[in-house]
Amino acid sequence: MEKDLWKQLKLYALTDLRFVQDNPSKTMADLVREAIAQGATMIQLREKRLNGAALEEEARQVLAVCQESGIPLIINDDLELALKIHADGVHLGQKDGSCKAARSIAGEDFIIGVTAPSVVLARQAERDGADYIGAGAIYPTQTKTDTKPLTPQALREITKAISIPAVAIGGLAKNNVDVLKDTGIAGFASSSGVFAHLDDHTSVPSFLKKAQEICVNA
Ligand code: TZP
Ligand code: MG
Repeated sequence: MEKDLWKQLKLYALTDLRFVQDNPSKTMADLVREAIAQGATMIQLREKRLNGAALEEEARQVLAVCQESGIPLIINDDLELALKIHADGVHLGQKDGSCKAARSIAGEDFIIGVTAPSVVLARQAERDGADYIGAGAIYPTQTKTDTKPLTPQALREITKAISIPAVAIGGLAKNNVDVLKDTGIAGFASSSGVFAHLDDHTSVPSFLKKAQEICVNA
């Protein structure tokens, strides 16, 4: 798949099995299919409570759905799994192994994202060959409880310091992202802002519209 990350990152939806538990008649792959139909432009498989064969099975099902629609699938944390199933990329936190090493193993076509909530970390990620960075948390969130707050001003300093695209993350939803206008981000990364709002069929399309209005369209 062609890398076109400024576009592909517009509404980057992170899976979480807790939204399947809220909706037991559906699989994660079903929810991802709906998220894509409603506007998600990239998917990250982020399943902190799965590993081994169960994680691989989930990843393969979600990958099949993404491939039906030409939407990239990024695997959180696990480079080996991403390569094994031929996912489009990996997302690495600061404790998930080296971006430089991942790039040399996976090659140039593979998408590598790095969590980089400061200017220093973002510059380092760009030097190490990252394709994009994620920075947050803009708002506190139950999806990840050990985050530090990142202000829109701090986010703007980060995007000014790098030339690769950045996504904002942390508690984002369609009605609270106006503060991110003019921060220079390429898009929004969101778990609950997408997967907790699939049932009303209007929230996710409005969230994407906000991203198209507020974020950089390069
Ligand atoms: N990193 C910072 S906040 C966060 C991650 C992975 C969780 C985002 O989830 P939500 O539900 O969109 O707040
Ligand atoms: Mg991680």
